[in-house]
Amino acid sequence: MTVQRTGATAEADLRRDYESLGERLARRGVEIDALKARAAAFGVAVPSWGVGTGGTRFARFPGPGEPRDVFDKLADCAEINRLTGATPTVSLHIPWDKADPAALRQTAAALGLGFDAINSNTFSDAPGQRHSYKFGSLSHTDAGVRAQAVEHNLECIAIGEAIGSKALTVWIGDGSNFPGQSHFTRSFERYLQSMQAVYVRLPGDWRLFSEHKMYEPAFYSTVVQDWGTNILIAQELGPQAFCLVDLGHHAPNANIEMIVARLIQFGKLGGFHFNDSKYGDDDLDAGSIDPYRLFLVFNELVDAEAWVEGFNPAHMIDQSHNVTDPIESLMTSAMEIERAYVQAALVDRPALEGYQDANDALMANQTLRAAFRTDVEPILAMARLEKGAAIDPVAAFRASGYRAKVAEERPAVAGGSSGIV
Ligand SMILES: [Mn+2]
Repeated sequence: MTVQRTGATAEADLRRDYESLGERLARRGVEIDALKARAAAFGVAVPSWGVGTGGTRFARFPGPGEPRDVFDKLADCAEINRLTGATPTVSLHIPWDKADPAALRQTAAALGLGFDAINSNTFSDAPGQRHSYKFGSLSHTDAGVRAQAVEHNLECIAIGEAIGSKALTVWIGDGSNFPGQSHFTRSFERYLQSMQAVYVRLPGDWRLFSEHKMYEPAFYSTVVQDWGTNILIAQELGPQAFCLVDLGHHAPNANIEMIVARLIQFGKLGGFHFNDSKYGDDDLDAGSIDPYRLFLVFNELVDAEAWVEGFNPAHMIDQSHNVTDPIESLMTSAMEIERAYVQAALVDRPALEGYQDANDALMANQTLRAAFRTDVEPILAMARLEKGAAIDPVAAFRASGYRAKVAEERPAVAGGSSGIV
């Protein structure tokens, strides 16, 4: 049992820790207040579906106070942002979050939230829709199914415009389970034609994100399976099309940070879906399995900030919370993502470049590890404190009684929607 430090004691402890870290960083030529300002400015979007308990193919075990609709989801997202100060935007998913756009916009504004990329869904059938996506959507062999999928994406753009989104994320489940089932070239050609029909209707200040995934739900081939196919899509469609990288959508041991670097180099990195995995697309909490990989991804992003004009990747959490309180998981994940960002900002880049040019492999690696080893928690906590968020968000959440309160207000509903892409 640890002693819970709260209030004035916690703040006094934090100020001492911050001062001490500031002294140590100053010896390395690093100004701690500048890092704190970067931490304070950092934000990652919360997916609306993440605040409901997730599940697996086998079962879902709902927790108390599950959100009943998009407005409950927004309330939970606001709680996450209130305590972390790091999640100012929400990413909606259509049709799960369909509601009056004016009401969505007003509710979000009242809660201090904005809207990030809007996500379409053509990987499952919505009640009452004319055609089924069982055998695909944007790449389907039937032109009627493809037209329906295109129309859905156009509807998502219209909803997004009404609520202030500036990007559409398209992930499809299209693929095949059997060798021979699909013609690789023809299905991809159909996909490109459908995406072109969406792309030409994109508002001028919007971005279109395509998200690749190696497998699942299709287990033999998927139409948008890897970053190679993804960059082809973005290059074929045009300057408003970008690649979205979900950390769980690669083969085991893939060098994701290098994929990130390549996409940046050719101006096609759109953003991320953050999560973590041990075996496949596990959708575990960001930074819970391999925080070093998360840091290495941010190392590329921070490097790019220095030389890519207008560099502005969209960051979103995309996880499934099966055994934790989703609000607690999303808060800790947002903080882990921000931690990796601040650690990456600590990398001594001139020194690193010197070691790279001199082929000093050991010192180059040590330069990265010196940043990764630095405990930047006082920087993150001070940034939170100064913006009125919590020094320790999870402790504050548990002390707030929020979960018990919403559990009373929100009777359990059968089969509440939750999903993960
Ligand atoms: Mn994703």
